[in-house]
Amino acid sequence: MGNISSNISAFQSLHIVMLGLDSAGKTTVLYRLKFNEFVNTVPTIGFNTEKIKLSNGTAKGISCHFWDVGGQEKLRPLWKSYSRCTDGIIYVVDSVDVDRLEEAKTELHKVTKFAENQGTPLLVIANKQDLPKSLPVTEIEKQLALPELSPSTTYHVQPACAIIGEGLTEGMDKLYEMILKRRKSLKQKKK
Ligand code: G3D
Ligand code: MG
Repeated sequence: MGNISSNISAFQSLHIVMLGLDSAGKTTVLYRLKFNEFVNTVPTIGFNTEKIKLSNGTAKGISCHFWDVGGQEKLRPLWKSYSRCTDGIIYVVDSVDVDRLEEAKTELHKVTKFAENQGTPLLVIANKQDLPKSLPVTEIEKQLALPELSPSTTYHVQPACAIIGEGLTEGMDKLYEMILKRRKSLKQKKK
């Protein structure tokens, strides 16, 4: 089979870490992907982990092992070990929490600079787009200074509403596409 999905075996799980400041919506994204419905969350102390077979989009059928790590300041030191050598990083941002975008930017740039994360594809979820004062993705991209990330970090910014699941399929498809591209280029470099 010549399509791109044939590069990842049905028995192989992608390892994906979900980061972002507390209350950005990480756990809501996780359970939306798992159950395809809204699950009321409580603040994450430590982490949540779920194995999920994606059920929509071009990545349908792909198994992912997600790690959703708490975003409170005291838990952020954990981000380094949870993000190490993953296939992809999802960074969830609250699109209305303008006051904390600078903090979100600093933490994101820190994570992508770890040696073990060089080149790991990044999906930024600009969450809570249902709220009236949400910033558009172009503004989120600018405020997070994404063009200043290392050129080896490929990224995509996806507008989303985790409560109803809008944008999540598109976002996961993009992440999957970036992961496949990276695998291909790493393979070619080895040859
Ligand atoms: P976290 O895991 O990043 O800390 P949570 O964040 O998933 O626990 O979500 C924090 C709060 O944001 C929750 O509300 C949740 O319902 C809400 N939320 C998540 N995604 C969205 C969204 O897309 N739109 C809106 N409007 N709210 C969202 P509570 O009230 O439980 O704190
Ligand atoms: Mg949480």
